[in-house]
Amino acid sequence: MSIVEQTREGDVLVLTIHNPPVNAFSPGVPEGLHAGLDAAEGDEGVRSVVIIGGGRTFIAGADIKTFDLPREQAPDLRGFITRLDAFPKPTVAAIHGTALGGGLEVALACTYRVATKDAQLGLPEVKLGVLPGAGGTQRLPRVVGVPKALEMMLSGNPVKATEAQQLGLVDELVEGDLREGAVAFARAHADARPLPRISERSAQADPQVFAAAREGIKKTHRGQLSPGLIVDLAEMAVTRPFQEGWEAEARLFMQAKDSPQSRGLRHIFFAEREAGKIPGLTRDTPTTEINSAGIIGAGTMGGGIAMNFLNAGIPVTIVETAQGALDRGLAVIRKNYENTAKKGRMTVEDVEKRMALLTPTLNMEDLADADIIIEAVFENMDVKKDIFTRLDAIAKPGAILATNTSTLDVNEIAAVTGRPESVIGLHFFSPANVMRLLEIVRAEKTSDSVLATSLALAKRIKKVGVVVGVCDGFVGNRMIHRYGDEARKLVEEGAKPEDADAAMNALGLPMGPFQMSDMAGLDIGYAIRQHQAKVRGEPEPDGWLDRIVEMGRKGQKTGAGIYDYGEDRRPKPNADVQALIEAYRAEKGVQPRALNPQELTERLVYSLVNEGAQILDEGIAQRAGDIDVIYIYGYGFPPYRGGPMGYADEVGLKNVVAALEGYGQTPAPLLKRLAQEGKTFAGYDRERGQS
Ligand code: 3H9
Repeated sequence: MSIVEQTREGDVLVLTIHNPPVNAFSPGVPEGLHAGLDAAEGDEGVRSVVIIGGGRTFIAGADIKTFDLPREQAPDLRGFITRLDAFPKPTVAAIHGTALGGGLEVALACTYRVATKDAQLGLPEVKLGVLPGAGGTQRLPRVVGVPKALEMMLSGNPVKATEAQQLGLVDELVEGDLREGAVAFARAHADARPLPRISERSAQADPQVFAAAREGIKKTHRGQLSPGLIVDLAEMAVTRPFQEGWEAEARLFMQAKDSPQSRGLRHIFFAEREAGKIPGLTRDTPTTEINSAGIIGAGTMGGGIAMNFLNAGIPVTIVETAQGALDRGLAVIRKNYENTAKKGRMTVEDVEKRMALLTPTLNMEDLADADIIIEAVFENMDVKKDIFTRLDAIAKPGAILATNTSTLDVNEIAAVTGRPESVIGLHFFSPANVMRLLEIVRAEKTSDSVLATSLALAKRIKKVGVVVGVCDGFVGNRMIHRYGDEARKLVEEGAKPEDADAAMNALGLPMGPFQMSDMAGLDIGYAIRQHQAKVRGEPEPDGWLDRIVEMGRKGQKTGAGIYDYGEDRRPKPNADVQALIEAYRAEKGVQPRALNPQELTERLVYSLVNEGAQILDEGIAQRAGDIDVIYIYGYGFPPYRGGPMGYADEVGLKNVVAALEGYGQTPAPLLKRLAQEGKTFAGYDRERGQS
């Protein structure tokens, strides 16, 4: 079948795009559409044209895979849109699924738009670090008004067809068969003259709107290039003739597309989709239905995990050892929901509906029917082994037995059961009802079916699941431990904690290493360091940060950690802490030196990169892209930096190695090898067929 199929329905020519899975505007699509317009133009019997998507959707946008092609080889979306806009006969976009980016831009250049009720329309380019580059910035404000257009283009979020109709973006909602409805609409409007063209309309707006948008993006899109360009272009839609805005848009689109930020965001777009693919697992790998969940532990973690299931409509039985703890856990869940309802993001009925799906119990035997059971008690191997021994006796055959451990050996936990194939790690990140990352820890004997079911479950509860192997800290925490070590070293050598944090804030991380430690609780890191020293047979740790914890400063929760916290919860440096650090350096004979922001940034980020390379080499992570996804969704690494590994690629691995060596550190063998060969992590993923 041709990529664009032409069918005559009487006097209407229907052009159907067949470019699965999402009808992106790939090579071949513009040629097919031009051929369709040629046919329509040359045939007097054709009085109007319908453009429709075959399969599950209208056009989902420009083909992102072609962004790096030389301009001559990239599909010419703008050229097609210019022709479509000027076409002498009425054209109708028939939209189902999603009309996104270049897809919506094609629709906006048609004379009319009709859609199914559940279709979605949007300009999500900002999420890829670019801007609508085929007329969207000039046409959308002319249709829906500047404030709504700015909202759509800056958030990147689509609107539903019903709202689009109210906005004038869709002319008619089609009940029943879309194609039939669109053909009827096209026929009914075949004689409309002059043809209503959006490019001929004008847009007005109070100049204040643009000033407010520029202020707003300082908060919502700090440090990013494309949002500012979008506002500039929306302003041109009001102040300049269409043609001028259209030409400026082309220039600014190229500028945004060629920026490291857009490369970073596109890398993440594909990395996120790759993360769900596991070699060896096929579409036929059997999965089981998860219709009920059991959770052991109603603490912060257990409660947060339970909320994910309740939100997805999956009933949860939650187990505690004492009534008080159970009541407290339930009260926290209820309060979380009530707070959401107070903010208007949920109705009171929704709160009750979710709470009704939750069964509290003190009896572990009540988990006998659960399809999945997740243990979320504190990090102690003996306690976990005891729980899994009991679960082995209680759980029905085929139930998934999961541990939420963040550091312990899942193989060792699985080994106490008679069904290690059913055991897996599901590592949620705190607060578990908010953070999107789920590390899926594949133990030695975890079955493919349990792994595939866990991946499908992650999607269902709206998490980004990334499969990792067993090691201390898995991927995320193992790397963050190295980063924490480096951060403490920087301070030991002479940096102020606030300087290290500021360096990471400047890179776009909402929290630097010390702000993050204070939020997580300093006692947690303290306990981990104690535990690791014990395991390694090293003396008890006695760093400056350990001493701060020993002063009783445990972080935000005690109002005092590395920083002081007042009512506003903003970190303020503390003189006692500074004095303690100075005394510590003196005791160790360290002559403090000034560390510049470049050194702070490089040493912190490259500590992640170096450990990441080691993790990749060991096969604990399958792909460098997986590590990036983990850092974005679990640790707040800014997506527009491409994650730590993507960032290293952008800097150049040779430069990363030179910097590490310059700081007296040893680059991981894989990092060194790739640098010597002039390669990138992304290339390494591709070479191994992992991307
Ligand atoms: C643009 O239009 C620029 C213009 O303004 C100007 C140009 C001059 N290209 O997400 P899924 C692939 S910028 C290439 O798993 P879902 C995707 O990688 C573009 N490939 O499915 C995956 O491949 P695989 C503006 C694309 O149902 C497969 O399709 N548009 C594209 O969960 C399925 O995707 C966007 O930003 C693409 N545009 O969600 C839309 N889109 O199977 C981006 C998808 O090999 N796309 N693929 O892993 C989306 O938001 C979602 O994919 C969508 C479907 C909602 C469409």
